[in-house]
Amino acid sequence: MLRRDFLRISFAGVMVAPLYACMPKDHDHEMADHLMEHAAKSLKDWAAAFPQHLDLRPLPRIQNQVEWPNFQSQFDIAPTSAQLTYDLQSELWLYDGKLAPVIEVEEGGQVEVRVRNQLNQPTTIHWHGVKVPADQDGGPHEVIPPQGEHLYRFRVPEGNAGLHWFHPHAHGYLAEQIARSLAGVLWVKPKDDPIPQEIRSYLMMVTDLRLDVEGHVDAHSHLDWMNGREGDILLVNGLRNPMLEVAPGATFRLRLINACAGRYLRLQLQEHDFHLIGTDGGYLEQPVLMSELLLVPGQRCDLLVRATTESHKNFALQNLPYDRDWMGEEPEHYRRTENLMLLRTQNLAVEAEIRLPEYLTQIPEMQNPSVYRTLTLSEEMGSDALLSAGHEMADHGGHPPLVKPHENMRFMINGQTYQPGRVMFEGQVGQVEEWEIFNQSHMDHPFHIHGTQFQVVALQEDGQSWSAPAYRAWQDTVNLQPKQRLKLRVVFEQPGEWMFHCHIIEHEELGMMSSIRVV
Ligand SMILES: [Cu+2]
Repeated sequence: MLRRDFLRISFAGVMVAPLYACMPKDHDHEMADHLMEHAAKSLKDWAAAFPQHLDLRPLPRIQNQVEWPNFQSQFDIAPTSAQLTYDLQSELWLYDGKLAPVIEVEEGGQVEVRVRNQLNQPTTIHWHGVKVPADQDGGPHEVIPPQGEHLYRFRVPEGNAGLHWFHPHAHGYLAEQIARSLAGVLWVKPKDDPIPQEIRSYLMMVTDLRLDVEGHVDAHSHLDWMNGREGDILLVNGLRNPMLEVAPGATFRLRLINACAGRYLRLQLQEHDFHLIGTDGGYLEQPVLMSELLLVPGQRCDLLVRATTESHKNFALQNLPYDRDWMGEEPEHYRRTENLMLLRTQNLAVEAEIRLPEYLTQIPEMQNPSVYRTLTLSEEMGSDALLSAGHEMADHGGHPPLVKPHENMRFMINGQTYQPGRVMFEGQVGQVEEWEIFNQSHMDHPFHIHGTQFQVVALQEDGQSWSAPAYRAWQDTVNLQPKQRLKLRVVFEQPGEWMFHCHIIEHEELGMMSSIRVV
């Protein structure tokens, strides 16, 4: 059977979305078949049931019903039966029935999306990284009730091009919705791209998944709530360790989104350095040569790679272990190097090196601030938090835990957990603000601000002196290690209430979130 026939047949069924394993039986990747045969269905071995080294496929698009550079569509937010592997179907919650679907628009373009909530709980769509008006931001104040409809309508301002994304933000429901894979990509393309068109871009949405014995998305455990959930099944565009073939010497871009709830990605490309050319908010001023990069939940990166000129050469994009100070028993993958994607050079002529412009864009230095704020991230564990986690680990028989996680763990900003309707700061449109953030807790936290892009201007490791960051960049999410301090400068360009929070989804749910009212 031809690959395209298989796809056509699979997609004909409306009830089943074959998101992951669109793999024809006669696929030539022997490794995949080998792994399928040995797939075991114990709790720990679901990851092994996923075939590896399938071709990296492009992310599915949400169909645009108007002319470029605008975007208009409508879709459901709904439980969808997804074909995870050949013989495993599982219910995920998806936008438009697709895993990680893409909305594509040009900077300056209008986005108009009408959605219907088919979940049995409230949800929202938050446009992460986009400078939308506050009433279109999809924060926790304006939820879409079950069976409700909502129209999101905004113009992406010029200068806001980048690989942004969208995900739910209804407080109290978010952790489950993210664990069930509800997320999409908002790809805002620049009007004038400094990178030559012949350089191919590969969008890579990284998610993780954990299934129970029966293959359903597993419920949250105490350890998930404490640490931020990590699924053992690490996926790129819905595939486990897919394969990307490139010509020898090819220059290409890998554009990644870390859409995991709690998993940190410490990226390395075997036997290759790469250039970082863009971050959350778009291009850097100049490419920065790197051998590894930490991509924390919520962040995006734009990597430029030149493949080896040798043909038939394999090299993996790897996720190296990163210790973010896990509490309690570590997941099995926690200290392992995992392959995210296998790259292979084809048996073709060597491609000539493509020269890049020396400067990609200009990132203006932010002016001196007129407002200074301090924020302290902290946590509080009831003495029974770890004990009850231990109880749960020992007794996995489906009994409800003795203590609900919300009752003994608190994650805070300036000593407060999130309270709907309470704002922490008052600010003004257009003012340069400097926020000094201190991570007083013992674990890492990725800090995210809505509706804007900021610049980190100074960093301080535990007890050391302040230093400037290595390069200037627009970011909407930044990591803070334990006892680290940093200063960022930010301008809110639009009035309204803007959220800021830890992007480890479970920490956000347990209180590490607040807001600023900008007038
Ligand atoms: Cu956190």
